[in-house]
Order: sequence, then C-alpha cells, then structure tokens
Amino acid sequence: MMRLSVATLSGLPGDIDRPRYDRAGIGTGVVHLGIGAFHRAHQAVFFEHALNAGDLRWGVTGASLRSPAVHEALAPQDGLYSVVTRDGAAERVQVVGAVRDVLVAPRDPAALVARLAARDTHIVTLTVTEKGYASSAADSAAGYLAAALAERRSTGVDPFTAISCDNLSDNGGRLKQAVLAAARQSDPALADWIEHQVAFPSSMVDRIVPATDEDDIARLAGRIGVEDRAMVKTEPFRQWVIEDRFSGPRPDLAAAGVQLTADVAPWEEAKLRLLNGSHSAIAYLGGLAGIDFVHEVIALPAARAFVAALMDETAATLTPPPGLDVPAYRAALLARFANPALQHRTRQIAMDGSQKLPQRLLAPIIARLDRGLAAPALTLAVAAWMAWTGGRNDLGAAHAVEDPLASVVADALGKATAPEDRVAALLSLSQIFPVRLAGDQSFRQALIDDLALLQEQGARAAFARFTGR
Ligand code: CS2
Repeated sequence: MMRLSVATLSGLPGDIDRPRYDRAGIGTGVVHLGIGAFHRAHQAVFFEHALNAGDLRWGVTGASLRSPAVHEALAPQDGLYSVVTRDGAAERVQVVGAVRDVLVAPRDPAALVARLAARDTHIVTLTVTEKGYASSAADSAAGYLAAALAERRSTGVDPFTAISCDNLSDNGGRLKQAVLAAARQSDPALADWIEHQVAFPSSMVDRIVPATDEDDIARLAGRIGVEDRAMVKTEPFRQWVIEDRFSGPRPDLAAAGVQLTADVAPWEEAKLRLLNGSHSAIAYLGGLAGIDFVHEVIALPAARAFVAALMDETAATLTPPPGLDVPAYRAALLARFANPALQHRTRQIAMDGSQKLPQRLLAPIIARLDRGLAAPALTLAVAAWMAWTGGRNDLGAAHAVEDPLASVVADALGKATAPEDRVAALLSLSQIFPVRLAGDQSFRQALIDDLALLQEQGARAAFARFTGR
C-alpha cells in the first residue's frame, strides 16, 4: 500500500483535515527534543494551528535522542502524519504538516546543535520523560541545549526559549538546572549568561496519547486509503498552560488555545496529582488485577469508587489556580478515563514508576501527613506499585518491570517475600522515598497492611474496600 506523503496527500478523502498552508514556505522556528507520540499529538498540533493561521515561521524540526524509529517512520512520509482523535464512536483525522524533518542525535550530534543554534530557531520544546532531566552529559537534552546556547552566545544570536513539556513539577526550573550544570562543565561564564538571558518557562501539558498499534495503522489505512506509520491516536481534549516568560519571538499561542499564566505551579500540581496520580493508581491496581485497559478498570464500580476516594484525598492537598473548577475537572477526568475508544493500556502507564511516584502519589501523601490526615487510597496505590515490582500479577502472569531503577529495585528486594520485608526494602530507596515518608511509622504500617492484602487477596479485593464509602 502507498504511504501517506506529499504525493498522496491530495488523494485523501475530502473529510480528512490537512495543512491549509504551503509547506514549501514554512520556516523552522521550533526544535523539539524527544519526538515521540506525545509531541506529535500535542505541541505539534498547537504549532500546526499557528501555521494554518498563516504565521509560517513555526515549522518544527524534531529530534530523537536515541532511536531512529520516528525518523524512519516520518522520512518516507515527508514528515506528514495523522492525528486520529477518538471519542466513543466519533473519529476525526487531521493530517499535520508542522514537522519538517527529524534528526537522530546519536547519528549526527553536530547537526542537532547547529539546528538549535540557528538564528530562526526561537522555541525549543522537550518531551524527554521524567528520567530525561537527570543527566547533563554532552549527549543529554541539557548537554545539547548548553552546546547550542554556547554557539548562539559566541555568534551574537539571541537565545531561544526552552519549554519543558514533561510531567514534573517545576519542569522549567529542572531543565534550567540541568542546562546550567552542563554549561558549567565547559564554561562558568556561559552558565552565567544562560542564567540571565534564557527563559525556561514551566509548562503543564495534558492529552492522553496511548501507544499506536498495528490495528490502529490498519484501521486508518482503511479510512484514508494510504498507510501512515507515524500516526498517533488521542482524545479530543488537549491543554497546554505555559508560564508567560519568553526570551524571544513566539506565535500567537493564545489563539492556538494555549493558556499563558504567571504561575504554572498550581495547574501542574492539580494535573499531576489528580490526573497522573489516578492514572498510576489505575495502572498498578488494574495491572495487578490483570486488566489491560484504563477504561475497563474505570468501568468497575469498586475501582471507580477507589479513584474517587483517591481524588478526594488529593484534592484536599491542592491550592487550585483561579479558573480551575476542581469538581468539574474531576468529573471530566473520570469521563476521559472512561473513553473506550482510546484503548489506553495500564502497562503503558505502569512504566517508570520510580520516576513518577514522587510527584503523583508521594507528594500528596506528605501533604496529608503534614496535616495529620491519613491517605488510605494514595497509600494503597503505592503498595500496588510495590506489588507490581514483584513482576507477577494476581493471576500469576509475569510482566517486565520497565523502569530505569529496575535493577536497583530488584537488588533491594533480593529474596524478600513477606510484606514487612518488601516494604522495608523499597522504603530504603532514598531516590524514591524521602526520609519524611520512610520514617513515618503509620505510613509504613499502612503500606505493610495494604501489601499483605494485595498479596493474599489481590487488587479486586483491595478496590472493594472503597465501595459504599
Ligand atoms: C500517563 C501520562 O503514561 C503516563 O504516565 O499518566 O502519559 C498521561 O496520559 C498524560 O500525562 C496525560 O496528559
């Protein structure tokens, strides 16, 4: 079957949205590091909006820091790909033209640095996952940004604005620290310049983007008549809140639907705790119960009651920003989780738990303990992660624990099987659990009780504790 490309674009069915601008005329105002499905379904769609509105500066050069897979999928398609938006039976297809090319950093690091240093690059966005901020090595995101900023500074080119789009609190601050650390290794004066000249606004990003599978690709091919190996599937909802602090030009982001605000922190906190915290809880408990998809978990009344209890616990820790109606937000989240057309796998969300737990589950637990409040649902979610690290679900089926700390976790666990030993081993990992939690006896005991319940009776029995509350 023919591939989606510039040559096949005009033959697509009439109801498929496509670029309304001349792609030959677009610039490269944006470089994106970590061009996975999330970027293609989120930030790229906002830049596509600016292009469609006639501001042709905002084409995107994507970069992969490791794998050539996205380059290989997009190159034969001239960078074109479809965003398939599903809600129940409704499906909309938009072919996006914003991505001009994809660089594979390990193949040609100098090309990436040159692109980042180019005069017309004004915005750099990043989705390098939670674990992507730990390194400042030359081949890390921070390393590339520091190298490019050094070049901009020495050639007298104004800096770009660097916008982190990862699910971390204070993501702008973390990116800045990582880039400063990379800069200091080569030149303290560069670090000083970056500190004062470069804006690293924090941002909150939201759109559920399940991994694409071969069935999705085949189904889309049936609809549009060509094969698209770079398609992404997602929900109608999308949100991007950016701290209004830029070091250079930007498109009319507000017109594209971006919320610009002086303080992203309360948005980020509400989203990380209510959406992502629920997601991780659903992933570990649902995964243990042997349930494949998020919408299947949320369809169980007991699981839904558990998620509602978790949201109650979390909501009490938030200071919602003006403009966020928490009850409406919660109801909308439950409806989004229930979307059966997304086919969002619990396994996908279960990945990288060691990097996700702190901001999603542990921070609200600490906030509650500080106020003398118990956190039974949040604690059960943490116990479920602990059970998940054992590598078997309630039915005895084995799963891989995909996590950058998987071997550290396995070493800590050793041969421990008793709940108190497993809890002690995992709480001793200070990379995950701050002393405030590891040292709290009531929290430790609650974890032991929950892990015992999960080991003896399974996740479905644990959910049942929350029905009728
Ligand atoms: C999910 C997120 O996989 C995960 O960890 O919780 O990717 C989630 O779908 C997005 O943050 C939604 O905006």
